[in-house]
Amino acid sequence: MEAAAQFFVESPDVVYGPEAIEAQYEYRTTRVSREGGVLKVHPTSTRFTFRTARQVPRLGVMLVGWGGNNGSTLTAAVLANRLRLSWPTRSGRKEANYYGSLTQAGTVSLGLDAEGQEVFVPFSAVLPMVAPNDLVFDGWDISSLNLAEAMRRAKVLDWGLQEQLWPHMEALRPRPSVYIPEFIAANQSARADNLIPGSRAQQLEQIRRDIRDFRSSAGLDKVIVLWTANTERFCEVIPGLNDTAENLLRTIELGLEVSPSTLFAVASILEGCAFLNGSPQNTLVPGALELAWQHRVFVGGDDFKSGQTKVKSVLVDFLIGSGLKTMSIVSYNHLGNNDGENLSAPLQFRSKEVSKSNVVDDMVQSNPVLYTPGEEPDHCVVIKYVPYVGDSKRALDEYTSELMLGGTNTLVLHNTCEDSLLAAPIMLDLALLTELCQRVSFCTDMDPEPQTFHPVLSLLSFLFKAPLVPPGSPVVNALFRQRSCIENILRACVGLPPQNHMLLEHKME
Ligand code: NAI
Ligand code: DG6
Repeated sequence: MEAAAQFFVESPDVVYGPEAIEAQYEYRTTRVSREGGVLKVHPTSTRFTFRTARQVPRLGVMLVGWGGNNGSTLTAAVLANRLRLSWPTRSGRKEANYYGSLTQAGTVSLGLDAEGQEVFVPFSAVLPMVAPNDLVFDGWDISSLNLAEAMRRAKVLDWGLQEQLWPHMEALRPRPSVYIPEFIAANQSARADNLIPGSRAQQLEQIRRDIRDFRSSAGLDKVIVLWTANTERFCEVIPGLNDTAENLLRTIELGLEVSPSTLFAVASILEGCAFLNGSPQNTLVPGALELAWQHRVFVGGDDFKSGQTKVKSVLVDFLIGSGLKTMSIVSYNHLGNNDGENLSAPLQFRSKEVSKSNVVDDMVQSNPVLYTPGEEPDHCVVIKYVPYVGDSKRALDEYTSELMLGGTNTLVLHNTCEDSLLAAPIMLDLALLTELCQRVSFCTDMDPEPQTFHPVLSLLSFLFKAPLVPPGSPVVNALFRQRSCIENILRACVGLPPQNHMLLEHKME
């Protein structure tokens, strides 16, 4: 495969104009109706015109929790790639790369060549995307350490890499942030030395000023805000407080209860910047979602899907998809980074437990042959804080499934890896895909008025443990269905049919 292969679709349905790629696309699907106990399936077809602006903007990413393990690791990763750094380790010299990023290290098959072999290109080649090395970072943290010190505190990167990055990261300083002690664990209080003073309304204004300041001082076309700060406790959704956009804005004005993450979401939306939530708490309360709808700003969440859950959303799909009846899932992990310490408090653990527990619902509900209505596997999630192991999380999983004729299959998995090195490429993909979606518009033969994707950007589901979706939309957790969704929508934007893996060409005489 040519690493940075360029390609063009030669078709009367696709026009590569100077400003945009325009593709005519036939969306073929089905509608199912129930008539007297019989399911009737009606094939349908809708003609879409997709338009993708080709001009890639200068993109800034503001990280809330910039000085944390994920924030400092992502910043270091982009700098290391931009500077083409390499460094010695005990197992040889390593070079900067973007392994773990769907857009940068994943590929898409374009079809078969003259020899009948598949031709693959990088995901990032399908449509014009911002190059990660061109991203500009800024952000907030309640801890005042500069990014070089934060990288050292995180203990994620090899020393030889840290030393080379130090002079490039020393000048990067998180902006002061909003600290409301009851939302994160009490064990975080010693970190909180970099705070925005004032009322909630004044804090909201300061965040908005920060976004504007970053945009203008760095000469950016666009800014995306990503929450990668500590996991907060869930906030209560209360009618009159945060159930509508109007009530939420009034709550902030009156200084009533609002979480820091929701305050950041509101500020981003009011500034017209997409907001993505990488932690499990319910930041995007109904009032924030309504505000996003009113301002036509993308929001996405919740909780990066990085390791244990990613495996789960493959393995349970495989088990149930193969017709095995999974009856018990036990997921234990221990880690020793600051995230682990914060999650050692019961309310913050509870947020994570909820987000990690609902991740197989769609797979169970997809199979009424195996599961009666309401039946589901036992699902237990345990997280322990063990300081010594630092960012190197150890995850153990046990899956027990029923086989035919009373048999039982128990699978046990053990996984060790640096948590932040899994999360950083996901954060990158979130920013790049969100920005790309901002440049896509479409109309249909039924509705010629151009529109953009729904403000709740469910296309990002692949990257989140508990995907937010528009009201009424099914939640998909199965990983390869989520990946196909991204791949096939990108293909549609260049007029290519969905990837069907049929390879009929090779099944004929
Ligand atoms: P971390 O604890 O190293 O970093 C969080 C940072 O947020 C800290 O520097 C802290 O000072 C800062 N912070 C806390 N409250 C803040 C506020 N109100 N405003 C600004 N900054 C604030 O944690 P890490 O490992 O970077 O993880 C970040 C988040 O991502 C956590 O919520 C974690 O649960 C979530 N996450 C991490 C995954 C991973 O694989 N590393 C995967 C899924 C989610
Ligand atoms: C302990 O589970 C810490 C968490 O922040 C996780 O590391 C993170 O949520 C990733 O979870 P998962 O299940 O995707 O590996």
